[in-house]
Amino acid sequence: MERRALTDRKLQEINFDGIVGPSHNYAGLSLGNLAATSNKGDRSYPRAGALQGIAKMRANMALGLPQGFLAPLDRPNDALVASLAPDPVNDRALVAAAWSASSMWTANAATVSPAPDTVDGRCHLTPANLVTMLHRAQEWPETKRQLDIAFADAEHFVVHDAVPPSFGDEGAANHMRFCEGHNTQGVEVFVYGRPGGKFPARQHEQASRAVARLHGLDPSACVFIEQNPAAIEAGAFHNDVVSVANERVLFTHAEAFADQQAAYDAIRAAFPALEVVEVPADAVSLAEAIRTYLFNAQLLTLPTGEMALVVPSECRESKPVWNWLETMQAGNGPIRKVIPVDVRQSMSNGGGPACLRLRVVADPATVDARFMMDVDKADAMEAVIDAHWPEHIDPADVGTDALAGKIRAARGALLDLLDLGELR
Ligand code: SUG
Repeated sequence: MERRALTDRKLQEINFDGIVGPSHNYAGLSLGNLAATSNKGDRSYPRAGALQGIAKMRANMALGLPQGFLAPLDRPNDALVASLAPDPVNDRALVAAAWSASSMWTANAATVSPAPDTVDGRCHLTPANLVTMLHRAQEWPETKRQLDIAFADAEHFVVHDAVPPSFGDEGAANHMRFCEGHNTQGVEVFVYGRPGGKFPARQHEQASRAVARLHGLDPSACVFIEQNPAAIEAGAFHNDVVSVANERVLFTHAEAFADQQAAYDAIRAAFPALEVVEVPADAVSLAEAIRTYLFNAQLLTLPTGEMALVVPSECRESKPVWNWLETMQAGNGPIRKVIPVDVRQSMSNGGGPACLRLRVVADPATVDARFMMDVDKADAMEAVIDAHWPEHIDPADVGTDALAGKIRAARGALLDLLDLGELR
């Protein structure tokens, strides 16, 4: 396969965060996601959640990093309600599915292969079909509409349709990329689960392989790895709950993969420069890693070239996790900074800092500017959120006409601000 010899200096990693939508609520819809199921029935705070998300984006921009976003989807989804005809009293989970704000977790929006990795030299994006969970399976056609607009420049991007069911695909949450720099050719690692355990294995190996083929990746630069069934049983419903990669570095729990050493060997065979930062189980148990979301962190290359780890503030409050992070920083490893952020509203549904973002390597100038963030836009978005996002939602509010009207008006106000009326 012919490779592109030149690297494009304008290509940068851009994080596209999902805006926490006005219908954000705790309905306990995701079996195997322990935070979501244990917080079922709690009162949610959509306004606070959305402001936490904007604050995270602001903090990353202040580090000198380019930032984008995706808008919330149209909820409640009347077409889904019409197709299921749920009983409003007895079918609460079906009603709640149509109201879910789950598109905020854009790590599940798509899988992205940057231009240096693909045969045609364009950045390929495949929306994730998310077929395992009803409330998430409705997302992709609407997500694709946004990707089609944001990445409309056909010289630089290709947006595919989702891979067909029944092969479950959960997008970038089960995908890692290793490279010397974001703008050089990388090795893409796909992590899948095998069904048969206590909880669903959401990522099917065949979906991962289809995405790799669709994106025109060099087979010798692709690695397929099985997730540790014990990690799925412990609540790691996506691989990004137990490991994260950036450039040469794999930051991982020691029990993330079915065969940990074989996983490292396979990645190293394709990418010899691999540096593994492994957290042993006797320092941080799988359960504590999943509770604190230590690995659901944004591992970022700062403009200085140093790497920083943006972790949920829950990590700061865990003795074993914080001890481990302090020891790591005092040592000589590649991750030089740890930055805690408060994304508690999302965390309570099983979504940490890394769930809230989709990484796209691109020249920001080739992305539709309406999806790019800056400080002024963040100010204006905060004002809309303050004025329109519900302060709180109780489970009994979900399904009511009063709340539906409020949610639609809130999203409409944001789309107007962003000049994205075509998404209405
Ligand atoms: O799919 N939670 C999401 C969390 C997704 C996290 N993403 C990553 N790990 N990348 C999920 O389980 C909870 C919604 C509810 O139960 O109402 C939810 O969908």
